[in-house]
Amino acid sequence: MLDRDAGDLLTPDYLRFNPNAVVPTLVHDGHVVIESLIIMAYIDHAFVGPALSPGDPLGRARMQMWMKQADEKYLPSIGAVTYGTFRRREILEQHGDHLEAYYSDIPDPDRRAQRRSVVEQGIRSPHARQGIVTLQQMLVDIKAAVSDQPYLCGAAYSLADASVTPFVSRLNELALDWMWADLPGVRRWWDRIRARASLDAVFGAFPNPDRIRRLREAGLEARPAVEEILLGAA
Ligand SMILES: N[C@@H](CCC(=O)N[C@@H](CS)C(=O)NCC(=O)O)C(=O)O
Repeated sequence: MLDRDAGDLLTPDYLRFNPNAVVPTLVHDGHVVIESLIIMAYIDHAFVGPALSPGDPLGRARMQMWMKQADEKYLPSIGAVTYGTFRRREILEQHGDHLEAYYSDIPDPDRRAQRRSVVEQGIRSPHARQGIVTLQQMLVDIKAAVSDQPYLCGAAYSLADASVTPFVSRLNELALDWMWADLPGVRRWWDRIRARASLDAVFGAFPNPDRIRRLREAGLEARPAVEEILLGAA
């Protein structure tokens, strides 16, 4: 277990595993695998159990497209929204007296600039605004994908579903689930995902009711601004 707030991602020992100073990092059989999508594919291939990738080339290409979007678009978006609502409160509390030192510890310059923007401007930062618009589009795309099948790539659960689950879950934790109030297909898909034992195994493993309460509070406070952003984008 790593404690980001205690600086565990920045220790030389951890940076040897993951030079980007981010989680997750998988160490399996003495080998290090980083990047969540690469870890997911590795787990699918390295462990016994039901395949988590469609068997046909087109299904696999579609799955990889979801994963690419998750990595390139949805993750930065949910990061900006989480930091622009909830995390900025914690950062200002913990690092308010030495914010410049806090920013300069972030190794990647783009990430550093984005962090400064969301901490200082909150949900109204251009990154968080764009994040909301991108995540709304993700929900619309989920709706279209599940209009005639239970999961994103067909009848079976795949890494495509797994790759977007954290983003829908985070919107839900931020009480932004009203973003899919008019998308009943998304609600049905999300109910299906939530009913899976794997979801509880992951999200239930580290219960933190106080964090859940603070996420919810931050999301509720941001709701009017989020509504305004979505109206402006419509
Ligand atoms: N592309 C990387 C991104 C990982 C990433 O951004 N992780 C975030 C948490 S979701 C993190 O560790 N952030 C460190 C921080 O906020 O200080 C991956 O998919 O593994």
